[in-house]
Amino acid sequence: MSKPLRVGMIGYGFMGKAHSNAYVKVPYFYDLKHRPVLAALCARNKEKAETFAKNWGYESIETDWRKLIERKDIDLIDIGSPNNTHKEIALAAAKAGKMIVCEKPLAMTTAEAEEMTDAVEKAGVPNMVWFNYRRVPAISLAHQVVEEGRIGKPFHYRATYLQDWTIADDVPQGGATLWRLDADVAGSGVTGDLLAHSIDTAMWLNGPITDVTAATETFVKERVHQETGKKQPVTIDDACMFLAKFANGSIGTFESTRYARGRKNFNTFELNGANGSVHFNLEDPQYLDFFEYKAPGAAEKSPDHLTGWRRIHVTNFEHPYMDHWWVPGCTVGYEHTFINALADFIKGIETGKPTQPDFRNALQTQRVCDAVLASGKDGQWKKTGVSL
Ligand code: SOE
Repeated sequence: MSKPLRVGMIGYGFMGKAHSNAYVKVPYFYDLKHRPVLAALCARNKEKAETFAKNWGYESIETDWRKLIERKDIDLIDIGSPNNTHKEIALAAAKAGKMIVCEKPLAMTTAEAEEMTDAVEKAGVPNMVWFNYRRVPAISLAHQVVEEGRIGKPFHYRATYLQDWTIADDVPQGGATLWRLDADVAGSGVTGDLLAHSIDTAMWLNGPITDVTAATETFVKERVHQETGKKQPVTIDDACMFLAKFANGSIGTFESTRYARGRKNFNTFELNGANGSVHFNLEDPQYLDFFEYKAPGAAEKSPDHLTGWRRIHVTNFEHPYMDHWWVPGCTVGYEHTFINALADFIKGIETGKPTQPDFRNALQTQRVCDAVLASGKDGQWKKTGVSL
């Protein structure tokens, strides 16, 4: 008999859907002792909350997150609301002894993320941040390849995260659907929204980023705010590029924008080491590209005339997560990253071995984001203060 894990989901936007889908599907694909129950959906707009709750099968709704947290029948609070709400909700949920899973970025600033991390650790509640891309099987395979020492000493890390949905200057800012363009709600622009993913992946694969120097740009200086109806200054970073130094001696470049015409969710990375390289592109998510110059233990003669890049179709049972899905050759996609992440989180509760990234780990990504934004302002190299 599985134990119910009663979920209080806050938010019904893009992430509300992605997370709800994970709660519904995880028991069908993973053999776990806990079974998520969609106990309550919480959002300020009652009508929309009711519609969403009915559609996904939530038992009840709340329009005030404080009431949700007070409820004794809720085990897990899922923070899927905009970034400026994360801290207050997390602090209250930790105090109430709830497990917490929080959408990325963890917070608006490092100071907030530190407070949140202290709160969950003091309360001793299981916690996770939804950096879902770690659970793309091909990215997990890249991690495995690096851990196995197959690329050797790393020299270069190269990441891009490109989109194109804010190019038109009549796209408004703010409000329920476009809060990502409003710095008061989002904290920052592409740095917190997109580069946070790239930084999380980079530090997972290649260790701490210690120093950064950045350039940021805001291309459209004013946009109509959906809530006030007035043209207001845009204060988010529309684009951000930064150079990074890693603790292991390698160096990296990171580029992100929402103005790369034709690029929809172009999240890529390449890591080059002495013995090999890995390359990934989220717009082609089934594949990991791997170059092996000299396999561990190979004869001194390698490379030979057949040395070259391999394109690995990451759909075999021996690949990360793929033994939970279809038969080899059949692909998985975006939604599965959330299901895989949730399964890891639940396994963490069951084994007492917390899954990553938890709040403390995501705090390190927040530190890099803050250092990048600070450098974007004065053009100086910044220490990130990351400790992993
Ligand atoms: C932004 O457009 C966004 O939705 C991010 O907020 C998500 O984290 C990313 O995975 C997809 O793009």
